[in-house]
Amino acid sequence: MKEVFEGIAKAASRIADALAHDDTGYSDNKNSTGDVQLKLDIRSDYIVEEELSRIPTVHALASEEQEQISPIRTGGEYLVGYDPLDGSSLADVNLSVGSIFGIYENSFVGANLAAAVYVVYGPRIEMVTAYKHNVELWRQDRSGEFKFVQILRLKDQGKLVAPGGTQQFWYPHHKKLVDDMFAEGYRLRYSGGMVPDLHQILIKGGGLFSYPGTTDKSKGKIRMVFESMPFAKVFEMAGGLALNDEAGRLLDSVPEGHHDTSPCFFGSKNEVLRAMRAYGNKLD
Ligand code: AFP
Repeated sequence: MKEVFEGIAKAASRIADALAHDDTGYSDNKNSTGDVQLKLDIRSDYIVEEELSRIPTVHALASEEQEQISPIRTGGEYLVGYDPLDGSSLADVNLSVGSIFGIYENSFVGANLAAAVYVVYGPRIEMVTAYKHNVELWRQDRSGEFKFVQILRLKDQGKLVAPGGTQQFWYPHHKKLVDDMFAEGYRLRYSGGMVPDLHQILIKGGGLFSYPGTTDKSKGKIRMVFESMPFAKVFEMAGGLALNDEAGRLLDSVPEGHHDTSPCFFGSKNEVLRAMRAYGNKLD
């Protein structure tokens, strides 16, 4: 696993350089979801594939930017599902963006997630790893090396709410949940990039990030293999919860295809359980 993390760190440094200097405009290509790709999406995808395909333990790669899974070698124990530049539509306005990696064994299902990593490209370049027993924060130093900073743990209750999805299409029970939380003093923190938004909740100790099913998209927008399952690993290991709208663990998800999406709720225990009650789920 160490060499996979090192490959991710190398890719992250190159993506950070591209973000700092390359064109933020659109290309002529569309990805598998039909989104027009930014030149930065294509460049970041190329960088991750180049770096991770060199790692002898990597068997195959699945990118959010590519329709098909790329077989890398016959040996190798890991399948890496990744979103090379999540929130890339925020690059032109110079907001933080990120990369997300799920490192799976055997198949892209939540139960087979051996580790998860994400990188935040903000004023500082930070990497969070969830592996074995700990969620760890690493920060790039002046020499470009990632140095360990601290172990991350969520509190049981936080103060922030990051409510995703277009409000026009929210179900009434979802709108009531969010309205009630704001009426009680929770503060809105939503940039449109799930990496910095979830990172903020994790670093500041807690809160709720939701991307629900909506009247126009019943399974939401967030892709399980590249986005929600890796973050579920991070949030559960940090002492929080990561559930779908039926109170099922996102880490128990078995996606129908590797681009499959699902509603998702991440955060500290109290807020995620509260969201489940608002959705009418019976909790033990
Ligand atoms: P992009 O990578 O297309 O910018 O999407 C980012 C994202 O998948 C996730 O990072 C955000 O939380 C979510 O979409 C934002 O979606 P809305 O614009 O619908 O709030």
